[in-house]
Amino acid sequence: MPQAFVSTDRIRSLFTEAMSQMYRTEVPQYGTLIELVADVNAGCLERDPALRERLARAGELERIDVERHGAIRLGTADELFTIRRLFSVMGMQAVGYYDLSVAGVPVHSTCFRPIDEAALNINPFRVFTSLLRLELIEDEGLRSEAEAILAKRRIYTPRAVALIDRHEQNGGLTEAEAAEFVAEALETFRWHGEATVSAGTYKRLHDAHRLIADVVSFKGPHINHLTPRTLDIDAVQARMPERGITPKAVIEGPPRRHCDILLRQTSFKALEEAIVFAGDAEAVQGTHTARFGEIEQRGVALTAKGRALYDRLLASVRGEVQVGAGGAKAGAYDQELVERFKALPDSWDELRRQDLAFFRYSATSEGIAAAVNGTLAGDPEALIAKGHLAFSPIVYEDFLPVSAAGIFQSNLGTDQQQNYATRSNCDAFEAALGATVQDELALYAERQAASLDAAMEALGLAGL
Ligand code: OOG
Ligand code: NI
Repeated sequence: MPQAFVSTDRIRSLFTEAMSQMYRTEVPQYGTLIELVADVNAGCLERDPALRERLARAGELERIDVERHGAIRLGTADELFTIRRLFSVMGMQAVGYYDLSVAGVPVHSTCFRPIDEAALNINPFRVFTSLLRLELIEDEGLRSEAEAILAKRRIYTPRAVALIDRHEQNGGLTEAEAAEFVAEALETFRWHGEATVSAGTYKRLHDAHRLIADVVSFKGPHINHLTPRTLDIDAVQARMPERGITPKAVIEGPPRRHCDILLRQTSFKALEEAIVFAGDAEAVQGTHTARFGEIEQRGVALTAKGRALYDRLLASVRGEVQVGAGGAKAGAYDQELVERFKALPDSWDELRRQDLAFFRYSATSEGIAAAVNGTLAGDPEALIAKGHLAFSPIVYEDFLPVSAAGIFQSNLGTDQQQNYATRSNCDAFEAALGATVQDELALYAERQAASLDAAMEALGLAGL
């Protein structure tokens, strides 16, 4: 009898758990952050029984503190090609293209994540995955040296690759294979304290850009942070110092609002860690700064129109107040953010009416009863007004390039905000990936439309 395959959702959950355990052991300060987040979340739930009730009904209470995302930085097209296949085993696909060169970081990126609603509800874990753009290194000698170093490394274990092949050929993995796959895949994300390059090479790479040293000097693309969800990001940011954690200067993204939009995130500064350089002579000690912890709070996904407004407001704040190295002007930045974002409506109904955000529609029991009596209005607005059709925000599952750049910058040693001209190259990224990246706005629009169709169907109004 053929053996049953486990779901890709289960493999993703096993992987998330294994990665979390590994990272807590590797980066003890991350464990401290997790404890703080758990404390703050528990406090929020105690103060707000309605929130507790809502999360309990959505089945989210037990996994409130579970990690929501992580990030890696890859060195070559081949590495990106294989990571797409690896994440596919866990039901994660490439969504969105992020050009970080606009912010002075020589990478472009995508987000690997589950797509459909059921999978997102089970475990929305995503990995922000960047590919180094060596063509942005100006020094030709250094560029070819970096290329040669990267060409020699193998970041996937042979067994991980064999299991990816098996998944592709058979259409799934058995429970035993899945357990083995998770253990093998984890090896790619592990930290290696021994650099593969000499102290001299490391310094030259580092002088070109700190990020280049991080990607090129090691055996693999160590996971550089994990990010749990918090119910009150401002409280966690404010309380980090109590636990000896240094937060970045400002929370990235929109300000605190009644109706949360998109994504707010902040991180603690990357730690300086001891490493050993390669070389024939005695081991040479050094330090490397790359790994940190982050927290996130997500809100509703915005439509193209809503997003354009968000981008415009954020740009106007950043044009007005630039946070300097060391966090100067952080307070003024936060204030300006709150002020200017008053231009974006802060009620679910206004966001919906003005087509600024995506919503999930459902038929209410009153609506279904009215349908039986034949007393239903015909159009969605009238149905909503009567309480026959309900709507709730669709959560934003992706990232924000300006915010991501801020997280990168802060963890490359400075809080200084930089804004450069764009040099994006999505075609090259997709060629390396071996697939096209999906359009996140189209995915949200599809989910909204499907929910409205299903609701109208339930009310017996399909086709109207
Ligand atoms: C990724 C930074 C971006 C986020 O949450 O926006 C990111 C990195 O530092 O490699 O994770
Ligand atoms: Ni992150």
